Amino acid sequence: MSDIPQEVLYGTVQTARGTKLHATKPPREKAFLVGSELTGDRSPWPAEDSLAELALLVDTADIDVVGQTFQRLKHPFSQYFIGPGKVHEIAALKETLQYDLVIFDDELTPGQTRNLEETLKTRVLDRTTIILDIFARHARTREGRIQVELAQYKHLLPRLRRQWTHLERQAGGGGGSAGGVVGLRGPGETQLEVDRRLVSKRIAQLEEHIKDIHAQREVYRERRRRTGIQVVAIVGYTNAGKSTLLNAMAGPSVRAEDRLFATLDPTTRQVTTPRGTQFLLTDTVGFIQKLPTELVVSFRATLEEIADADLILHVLDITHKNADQQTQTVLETLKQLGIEQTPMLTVLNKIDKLQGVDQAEVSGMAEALGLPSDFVAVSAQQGWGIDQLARRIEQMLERQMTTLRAYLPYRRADLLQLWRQRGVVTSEEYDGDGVVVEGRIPEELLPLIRGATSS
Ligand SMILES: Nc1nc2c(ncn2[C@@H]2O[C@H](COP(=O)(O)OP(=O)(O)OP(=O)(O)O)[C@@H](O)[C@H]2O)c(=O)[nH]1
Ligand SMILES: [Mg+2]
Repeated sequence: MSDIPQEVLYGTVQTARGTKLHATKPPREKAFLVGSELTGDRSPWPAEDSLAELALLVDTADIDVVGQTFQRLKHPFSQYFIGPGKVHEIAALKETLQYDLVIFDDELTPGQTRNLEETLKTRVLDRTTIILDIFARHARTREGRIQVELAQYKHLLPRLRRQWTHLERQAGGGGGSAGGVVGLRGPGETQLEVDRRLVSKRIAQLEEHIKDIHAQREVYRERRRRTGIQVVAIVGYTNAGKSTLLNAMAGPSVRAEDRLFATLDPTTRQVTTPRGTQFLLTDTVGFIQKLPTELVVSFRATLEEIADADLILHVLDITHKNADQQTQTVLETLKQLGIEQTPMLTVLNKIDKLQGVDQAEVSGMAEALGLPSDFVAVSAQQGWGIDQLARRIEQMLERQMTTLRAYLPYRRADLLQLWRQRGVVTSEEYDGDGVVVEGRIPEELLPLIRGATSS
């Protein structure tokens, strides 16, 4: 439903000798980017860095960037967001830059978009639209698609335009049927109203689907909880290396790419630590500054997976120029999602890019970012520090378990095995009929063990 062309292959070319077939892509559209820096804004992102990130997003959406500008503002102007002088400057650049569209780094109101399009005589998009477009391309599962579609329609609804004024005029004059939309239109009803009604109906349908997904996930989570297996969720800024880390810990299978939002749908894999403890590791959608509200709301089902985890791994690319801003964005987003209570382990990734930097310097970098000193430094790509990370995960999960001493009859050897996999066994004393086991165990398994003891 996006108005950005999909990556369509066309124009198969065959050489005279018939040796090679090759496909070419349609020419990419050219965009001019516009950023802003609001004085007194609490956002830690400098406008240039935010614009650089927008350029990456735009590239991911298969659009070329031909120029950019930004303006410092006390507050956004209601007419165009930026000042009218700046708008005319951008209009004057069209001749030389030949841009096809103008993309704003800030979310525009429907009215601002309309005013800008009229004055600039070109299509105007904002960061939100671009992010929604990327999400739509990358969603693979039914659940992911439904969530993105819902977000897109919610974004679209207030932005539906009156593109059918000619029909409207006819209808207003005589009423009744007009044009080729008979059946869809009631007397005097405008196409805009019909569109609005259709979109609202679709939103209601999608919300129903999401409710079902939510219910299904709840059932799944409940079933999982009863097995006592602990869940570790990887969170972090987009492109921090979350999927690479999942692959490093669980064996490759998830697509890791140098693209923003390569991952959308949560992937969960079982990991067994060197000690033999099993846990589930979930990789999910990355965070980004100015994440559209529609997306956060629509991705509730996905984000609930994070809220339900026993431990959060906060992965960050310590080598990124904006590691500071990215960290703040991630922590702020977790707060907005109400996820503050879950224990968190900070993972500094990509340390292979810090050749020649010693451990004390890495600690200094972490401290400067306000990160906890008990971080683990890794290179998910090179596999460095992964064993140490596994040990730290074991320790942190163990801390949340309950200490227990129980007598298990021999016929329940399966429970001893389960205890070893899900918890920690510190001692086993055998007698004629069974074994006295001591250790720590997830709370969810207590009833199971106690039941076996008393039976
Ligand atoms: N040098 C280096 N590159 C890494 C490391 N880990 C990940 N990368 C690269 O960083 C890029 C992003 O990695 P991903 O694992 O896709 O990142 P992600 O956090 O899952 O990103 P999204 O799913 O897009 O949010 C890829 O090009 C990886 O190869 C690392 O330890 N060192
Ligand atoms: Mg990923």
